[in-house]
Amino acid sequence: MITSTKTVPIQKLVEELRTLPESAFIPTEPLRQFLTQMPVDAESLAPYLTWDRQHYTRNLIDRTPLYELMAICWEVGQESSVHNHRDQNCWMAVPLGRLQVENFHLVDQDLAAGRSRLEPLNTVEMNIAHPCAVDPADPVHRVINPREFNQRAVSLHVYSRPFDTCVVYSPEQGTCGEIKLHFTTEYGKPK
Ligand code: CSS
Ligand code: FE2
Repeated sequence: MITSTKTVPIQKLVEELRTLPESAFIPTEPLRQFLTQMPVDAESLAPYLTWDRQHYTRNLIDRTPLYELMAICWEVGQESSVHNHRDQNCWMAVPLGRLQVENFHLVDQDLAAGRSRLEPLNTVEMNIAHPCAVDPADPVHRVINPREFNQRAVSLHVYSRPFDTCVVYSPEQGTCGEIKLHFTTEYGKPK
């Protein structure tokens, strides 16, 4: 039997997230399940979708002291750097297209010296039926919209708590460094 879950507009997800207590953002599995039950209708995201041939775009939808919610738009072939999430939990749902998450194990890092060692762990696919959570034990990853998928993708990211810097890694060169994260749009308006 094919089961389908009805999609909800993004406003419904925001309403639900806003009711959650701090404790709902600590273990990752319950909120991942919740996102599986509540796939977001891509059309309702129209005000938050912007596209840039050079880089994926980050579009803030909602922010409270507990979490931030953004839509990230991935052109065909775009990918993030390998990065961490500053010890904050992260959930990703994919209302449009498909994406890969490549996870790494951080063997060691010396941020002051800009040195790190990473080992590849696994690669998982995300799509409308399969949201995922970043593993707090191995939080270093990159997100890829592979050229061969041949379609744009949109991911929704819930970060708890919000963060605006992260550490990026080069697995090949064994280097790392801190970067600042910027929004392309906030609440549907260009920054
Ligand atoms: N963490 C990246 C997106 S890939 S999960 C960012 O916030 O830009
Ligand atoms: Fe990330």
